Amino acid sequence: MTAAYWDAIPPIRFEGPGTDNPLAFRFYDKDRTVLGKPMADHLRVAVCYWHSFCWPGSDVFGPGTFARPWHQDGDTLAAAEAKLAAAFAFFEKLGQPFFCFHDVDVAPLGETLAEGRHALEHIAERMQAAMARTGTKLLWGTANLFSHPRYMAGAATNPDPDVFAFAAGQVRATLEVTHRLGGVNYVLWGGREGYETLLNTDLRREADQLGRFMAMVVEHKHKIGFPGTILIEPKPCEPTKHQYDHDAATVHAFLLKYGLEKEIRLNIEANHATLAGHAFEHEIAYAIANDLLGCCDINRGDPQNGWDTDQFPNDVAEATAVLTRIVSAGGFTTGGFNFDAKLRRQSIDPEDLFHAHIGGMDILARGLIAAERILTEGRLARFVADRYAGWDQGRGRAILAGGLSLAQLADEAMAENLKPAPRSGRQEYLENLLSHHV
Ligand code: XUL
Ligand code: CO
Repeated sequence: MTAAYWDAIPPIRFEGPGTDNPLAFRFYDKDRTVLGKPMADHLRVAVCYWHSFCWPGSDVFGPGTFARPWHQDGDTLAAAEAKLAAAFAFFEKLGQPFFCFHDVDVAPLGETLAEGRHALEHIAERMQAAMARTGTKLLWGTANLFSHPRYMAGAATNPDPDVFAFAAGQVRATLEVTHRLGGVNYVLWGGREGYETLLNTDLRREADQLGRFMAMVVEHKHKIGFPGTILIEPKPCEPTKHQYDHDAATVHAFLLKYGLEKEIRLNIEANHATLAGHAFEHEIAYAIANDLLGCCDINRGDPQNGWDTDQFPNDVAEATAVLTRIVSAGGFTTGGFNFDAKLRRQSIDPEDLFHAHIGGMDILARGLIAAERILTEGRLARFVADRYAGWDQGRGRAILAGGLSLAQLADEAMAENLKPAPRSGRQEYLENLLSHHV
């Protein structure tokens, strides 16, 4: 039994900051009330199937290093069932509320669309039973439109419309299964929607193809009554040299161009933000400022490496900054924190996957507890409100209301002989304020 793989690991419990047990939570206390609701309901943590149960520890220089007994039957339904048992045994021990998957993570894709759909539905039935038994819920499903060679030049942005049609088949099946399993989001990451060289690429066509694909997904969501959120996950590069879903602002412009800004939100991934030259906090702040925040893929990159290392998060200051923003914006609705993170290749023991998730959940918990202190104290929010207070009254309000022309305003400024006095931005004071709470 592959579920027995984790037999030596006890169920993971909250033991508090004083414990020396590496298989216990120090800060993640799911029932602890934070700003009026349980910690688990703020963080909505998910384990991802692909890095945790599918990836064997391979890299471009060598094969897998992990023992993953459920892989021994190859890419078959029997192996998919064994993997399902192993995954849910892991979820039961960790006790996180959600998980996420790609179609190909959970069931063999087969040779044809019909075969793939049949396999996915077969597994979905068993998954539904496992979810009912364990209480684990689906944060999101997604279709892998990037691994198979047919997608080497993209899925929706492929020069061949038959590839677009094949992708439509995979997305329909996966969206419908996500719906049947009560999933609360559906993710579209533009795996190879981008280019390697502009020499063979028609940018205008590819954008229109992608816009049409997204619109078709949204139409189908409404047709089947899927109540969840459709999310796009920005990433600037890797695997292609240039990915169209570059960053939050680029996806925002795309959504506006194709009239999808009310239908699709963002799944912001920390390491993708880094690759785009942004802070994770920047991408979160941009999404919130434009009503686009959906969900987060939580992980980290390596400051010295320019690729998607997908490590588990370990930065409390970053978690604090991000959670302060998310919580003060009202928190997640359908979203949550999905660990799109993987072990290092030398972490070959069963407990390594637990250490990784325990550490990540504790980091999020510490960020949330610090965010509670920052928001309760209120000095940061008051500082920002005060900084912009002029815009809520008198001249500021009149300018924004649109009743003044440039010339009128200029005349006023001249008549009053305005000499605005500079005010300190107090950056160091604010940085200290944040770090006192971390
Ligand atoms: C790739 C990535 C994906 C998406 C889902 O960088 O983040 O795993 O999260 O396709
Ligand atoms: Co991701």
